[in-house]
Amino acid sequence: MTTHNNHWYIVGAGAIGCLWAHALKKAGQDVTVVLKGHVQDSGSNTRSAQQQISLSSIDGSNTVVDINTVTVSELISHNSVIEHCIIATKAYDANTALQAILPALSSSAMVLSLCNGMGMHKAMHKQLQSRSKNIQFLLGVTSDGALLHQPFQLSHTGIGHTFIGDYLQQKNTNTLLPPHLYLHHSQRDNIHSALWQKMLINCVINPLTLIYQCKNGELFANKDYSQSIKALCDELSLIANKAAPTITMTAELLFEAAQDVANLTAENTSSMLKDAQLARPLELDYLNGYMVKLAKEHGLACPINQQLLDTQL
Ligand code: KPL
Repeated sequence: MTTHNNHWYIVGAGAIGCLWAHALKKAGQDVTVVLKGHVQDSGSNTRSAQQQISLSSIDGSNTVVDINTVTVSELISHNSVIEHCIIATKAYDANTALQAILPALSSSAMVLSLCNGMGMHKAMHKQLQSRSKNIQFLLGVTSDGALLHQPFQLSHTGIGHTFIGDYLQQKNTNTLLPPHLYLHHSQRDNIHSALWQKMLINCVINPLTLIYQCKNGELFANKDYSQSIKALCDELSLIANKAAPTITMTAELLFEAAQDVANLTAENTSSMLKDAQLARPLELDYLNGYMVKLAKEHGLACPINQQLLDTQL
C-alpha cells in the first residue's frame, strides 16, 4: 500500500488537469495523472510511467516537469491510496471517472472537482459518501486559461483565479494545497454562487461561439450577434433567479459579465467550439441542458435554451 501526504492524483489529462499537475509539481508535490484505460489495453505487465508536462507561460518561458501517469486499473491493482485528488475531466465523464477511482480513495480523502458546468456534483457527492462519510468534497471554479496543444504540452493562456469551497458550504475548509502554488486561488464560503456565475457565462459564450464559429472576442464585437446574446441572457437570468433566488443575476448583469469574460479571453476558442472542432462530445447537457431541466422543474418556458439543445450543434 502506498500513501503520501503530499501526493496528488489528477484525474483527467486535459488542459486544466495538466495545468494543475504542472503547478503542484512545481510546488514540490508528488503528482500522478490518472489516465483512462485498463491493464489489458497495454499488456498485463504495465507499470506506472514517467511523463513530462511542458508548459509555456504567458511571459513566453517554458518549463518541463516530470510526473507519473497510471491507468485506473493499475491504480486499483497497486492498492494505491489516494489522499488528495483533483477531478478535471469533462462534465459528462466526471461520475464515471470518480466511480472508477472510488476504491482507491482513503476514507479521509479530499476530492476537488474542477469540472465545468452543473448537474453532476450531487451524484459525485453521493458517490463519495458511499465510500466514506469523512471524505471532503470541494468544488473549484477557475478562470485560468489553458490550451492543450498535444498530450501533456500546453500553454497557460490567461492568468486567472480559482475559488475553492466546500460542496456542503462548511466554512474554513482545509484545501491542503501547498503554500507555493503559482496558480492564484482562494477559499470561498459560498462556492455555489461562484459556480452559478461561471456556468451562466459559459451558457452564453460556449454555444454562441459554436453557432457563429467565432473566437470569444468576436462574439461581443460583432453587433449582428447582440440580439441573440441579449435574448439568451434574458431567458437564462429568468431561470436562474427562479431556480436559485440567491444568485440575483439580472439579464443586464449577465450580458456584462459574459462580455467581460469574452473580452478577457478574446483570443480563446471556447471549450465548446474546440470540442466541436475535435469532434468530441459537447458539455451542453451540463450547461444549457441543465438550465432547461431547471426551467421545466419550475414551470418556465425556455425556447431559446431548448432550441440550443435540439439543434445538432
Ligand atoms: O470557460 C470557458 C470555456 O471556454 O469553457 C470560457 C470562459 C468561455 C473561456 O473560453
